[in-house]
Amino acid sequence: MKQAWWKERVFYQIYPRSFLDTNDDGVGDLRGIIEKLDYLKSLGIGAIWLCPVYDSPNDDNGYDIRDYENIMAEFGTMADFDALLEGLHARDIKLVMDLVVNHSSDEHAWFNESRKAKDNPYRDYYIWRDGKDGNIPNNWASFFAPSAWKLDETTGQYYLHLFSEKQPDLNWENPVLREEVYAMVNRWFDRGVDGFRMDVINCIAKDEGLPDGSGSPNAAGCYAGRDCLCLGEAPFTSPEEGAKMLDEETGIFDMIFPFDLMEIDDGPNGKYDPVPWTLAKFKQIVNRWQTAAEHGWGSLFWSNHDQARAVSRFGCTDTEELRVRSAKMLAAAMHLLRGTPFVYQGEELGMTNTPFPDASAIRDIEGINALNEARISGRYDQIWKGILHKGRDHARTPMKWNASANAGFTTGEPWIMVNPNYVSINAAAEENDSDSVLNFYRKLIAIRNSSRTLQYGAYRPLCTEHTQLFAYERELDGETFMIVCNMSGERVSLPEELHGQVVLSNCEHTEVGVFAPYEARVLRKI
Ligand code: TEU
Ligand code: CA
Repeated sequence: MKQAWWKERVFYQIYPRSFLDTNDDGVGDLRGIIEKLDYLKSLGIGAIWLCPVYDSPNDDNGYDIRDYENIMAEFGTMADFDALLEGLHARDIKLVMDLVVNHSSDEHAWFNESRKAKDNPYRDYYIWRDGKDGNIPNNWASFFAPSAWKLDETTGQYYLHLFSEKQPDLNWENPVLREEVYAMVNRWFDRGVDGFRMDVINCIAKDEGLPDGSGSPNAAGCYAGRDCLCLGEAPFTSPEEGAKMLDEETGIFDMIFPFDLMEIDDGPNGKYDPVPWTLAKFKQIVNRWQTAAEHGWGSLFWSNHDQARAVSRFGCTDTEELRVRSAKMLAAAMHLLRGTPFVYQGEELGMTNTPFPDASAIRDIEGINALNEARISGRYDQIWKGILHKGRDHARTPMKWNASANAGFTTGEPWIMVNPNYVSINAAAEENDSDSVLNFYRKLIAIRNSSRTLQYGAYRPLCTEHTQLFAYERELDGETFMIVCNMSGERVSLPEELHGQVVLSNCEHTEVGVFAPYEARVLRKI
């Protein structure tokens, strides 16, 4: 197995809008991240994935980019960006940016030109089609709207938008567009960034009814010769397809973010129709992806800026004790699998879902559009329940730094509500508590950082049929760790073969041979 910096380091994902505000406008900013560099370092993380900070009108919070080579004014300046990069590198933390090139903003200069006339030189940067019989060109749905097509009056043609109307899809069949993107990416590399997380990158090639291009579009084409991470966000990807993308010899990505785990509780009507997840399905997903990444590398995560809070969704928040214990258990279960762990901001505090009082508290375009449609279709109550369970805004309420007003996130009016439980759940309180979720994350990350076996060792599932325990081992050169997690709220007796020397546990008092609800142990085989 080839060694690489991105295999050995734990990542931390930052959603800048919600991290820390330093100029009282209620919006997080780059200076806010700079202020917390020592906090980040103290976690033991070795890399940051920074959600988009480019100039954007914020229809989808920066995932609609107006200018790929400028910083969003609300977040700061290019000088702030350079200072952030320098501060990270000075602490030996890598910076991976978010690259959104499936689409741009409709306010991007390319689109302003493109929509002017059918013979505009930029027309072909986007995907334009005539309507069919006075209607939309085909039945493609958008993630954020019923149709992926929008009629543009100027030329009477429709443009494709897989996401919102303000996110027109770029045409990757156009070689000129590709070269522009490659050159832009290279300018960021020259600036010093260490890689990209490429947004919905497997959607850039459109099939069905669209013209043949020369070769298959490949946004990884600009990495040649750089020791930079190419990480693709890959919805709709099966483990078999994933294995091909990840193959260390022939694949195009170093890592991908697949969606199976994030969709584990989708019901018949999708994400806002949640059903209970099961341990059997969880094990199947983990095993399939650990196998798919055998000749490459996996990504390990419970949540991100598009998902509900991990402990509310996969752990137990019935009591404060169980919230803390299950948040730690989830961390141990995920971090020691084979692959690179990603911590989403606030996860290290065991942050929970936010009790949004009503639709006026929702800021996410996906949620707002879903509610608007639901008003028409009569499914409002169902969709609202779904949003309370799985809406993207749960991840986006502000980071909770301390017990002062607005959790110390801002002294202004926060752009989105703060979770009221900040009074007890916050970084300052957890800093001073040796049994906090925060301090457990530090121990866990330190263990992984210092063990080649936990970084590179082979994965083997244990107790595969067990209905409460999730367990696996990692082995390298004769050293073996066993990770055993009780994913249920019941006491479980420990099978004989899982006994070993305790390296880390999430319970103060461990009983030999018995696991408390949500207990986790990392064991060294003796
Ligand atoms: O997300 C792509 C994606 O497929 C979904 O997770 C999407 O967020 C939605 O929840 C599906 O129901 C990426 C970004 O992570 C997301 O924040 C952006 O909104 C989206 O692309 C468009 O750029
Ligand atoms: Ca600010």
